[in-house]
Amino acid sequence: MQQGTYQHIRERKKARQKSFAVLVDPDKVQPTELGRLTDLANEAGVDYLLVGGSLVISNHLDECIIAIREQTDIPVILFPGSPSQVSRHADALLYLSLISGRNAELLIGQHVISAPFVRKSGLDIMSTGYMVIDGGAPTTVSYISNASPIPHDKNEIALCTALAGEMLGMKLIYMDAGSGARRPIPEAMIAAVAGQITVPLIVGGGIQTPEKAYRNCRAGADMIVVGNAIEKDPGLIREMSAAVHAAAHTEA
Ligand code: 1GP
Repeated sequence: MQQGTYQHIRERKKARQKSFAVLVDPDKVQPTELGRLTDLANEAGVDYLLVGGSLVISNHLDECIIAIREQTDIPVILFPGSPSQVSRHADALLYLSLISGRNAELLIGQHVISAPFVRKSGLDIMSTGYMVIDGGAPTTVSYISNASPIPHDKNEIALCTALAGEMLGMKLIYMDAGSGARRPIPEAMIAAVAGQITVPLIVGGGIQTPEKAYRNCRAGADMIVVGNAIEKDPGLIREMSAAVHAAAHTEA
């Protein structure tokens, strides 16, 4: 699916379907270990696989994606922590601009450097307004980005940021409390943002239970991303996926 991942995400939103994405961090898994995860993802009807991490110290991003592609047709979306994390083997790229921060490098600087390479990749480039929300403790993303996260109770800041991102042309908004966040994003903030934007809303960071995934969808998230909880207990994939998909028909 070299073209059309974004269209697919949009169509699912239009049909009021909720999407479930599993985050695969190449630093935490060997390509040879991905078989179990892809089997579970296939069985559970996972909609997307996000691949990336804030650091990616290991050097096997390509191998991970190739291994995934051999085992499943689930679209692979790159979630890069830096411009070096681009692989033409994926389907699409979250082209992230950290709109919650004021670090010019992560707003536009790194994009200028990576633009020709990204264009050549042939990936479906999805400009994404990336918003880091305070998750109760510093996370890798909040530290590496050198930018303050949005306080978890400042719904109006979150909604104005998302609105600005959409009006600046971002195709997606991603609210992230950071991987392994102690406190996931409150539903009230998700609802405040979802009520104001028309582009698909991705929510992740610290989601540990199917119930929280379900409540986030009811609050207006279009796609839920889970990494850590599934690394700890891969069996959760099935319940998480079922919860997200069940929310489609009951959105508040
Ligand atoms: C992090 O949103 C993702 O960027 C997923 O977070 O690993 O805490 O599920 P978790």
